[in-house]
Amino acid sequence: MFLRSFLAPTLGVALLAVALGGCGGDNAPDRVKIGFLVKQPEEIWFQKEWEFAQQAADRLGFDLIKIGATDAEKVLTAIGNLGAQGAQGFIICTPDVRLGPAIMARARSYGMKVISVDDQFVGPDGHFMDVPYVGISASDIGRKVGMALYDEFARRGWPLEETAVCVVTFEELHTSKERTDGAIAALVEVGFPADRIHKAGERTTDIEGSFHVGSAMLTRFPDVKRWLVCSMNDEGVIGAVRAMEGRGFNADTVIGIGIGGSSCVVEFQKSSPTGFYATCLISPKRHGYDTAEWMYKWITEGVEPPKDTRTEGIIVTRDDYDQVMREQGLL
Ligand code: FCA
Repeated sequence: MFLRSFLAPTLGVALLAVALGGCGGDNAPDRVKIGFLVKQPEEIWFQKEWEFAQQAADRLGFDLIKIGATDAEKVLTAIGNLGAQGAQGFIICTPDVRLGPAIMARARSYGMKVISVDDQFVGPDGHFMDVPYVGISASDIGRKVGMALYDEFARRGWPLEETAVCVVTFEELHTSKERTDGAIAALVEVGFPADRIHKAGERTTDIEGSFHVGSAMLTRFPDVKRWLVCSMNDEGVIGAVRAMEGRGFNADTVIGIGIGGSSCVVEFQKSSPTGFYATCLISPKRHGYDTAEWMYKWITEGVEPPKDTRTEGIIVTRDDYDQVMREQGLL
């Protein structure tokens, strides 16, 4: 009797353990799969975001599916493919912010979670959508660029009447407009005359797009002898600076300051300084690693990511970029 009543529960527990063990083995949930879609896979910033997201995937043990989605059709097809593969969520920098509603509808049809990064979704009413977002503090960063341009212009003692600012804009994208508006506001506040600040829109936010703007600017203002250059990102400055260098300008007559810190490394590594003077270093680690980690926790633990995160930037030049990037864990 004693033996039976002792053994029975023990056996029961043992059987239960076997059953559970077997059950765990057969029905173990699939490895978490997370997509990471970017609008311009050829841009180094986005490759860095992927690289840091991959670090999160390796550390936390999930599959990261990286997709370059350069237009609406590719985005929607990619979401369908992710859904079919059983991905539980994705992070996206969309090629067009107005795709937000279509992206969310498609994601919802597969029960997938979404975090938007860099470029914020805009709804049909023109307002930002209520989807977790990680972006840069665009206005502040733009202002830092404007201040740094002015400081360097003043330090060199350039004559104002020979100097103008070339602002390569892409105003259809809010985060871009905030950056260039911030730079202009800071320059005007410290006393740079607004009528010597010239804006021109680029068609594409890459080096080629900016090169065209830079060339056109030189044709429009042939009397300007010294240029300050800013834009939404490094590419937007590099292109214009190259156009200027092609027409005889150089590091002594151009001060270009970008935003990013990825694409400009080649400029900083050239044996002698170029017109690309500095950048406002932003963090692909926070945009890539943190978003991927947050998505993983959202899927596995139900922890919702913060609704709106804005990351900061630091001005670096060819003299200190290497050290600062190391300190920031970017190298
Ligand atoms: C936008 C730009 C990128 C990068 C990012 C933070 O998506 O296109 O170059 O600056 O914001």
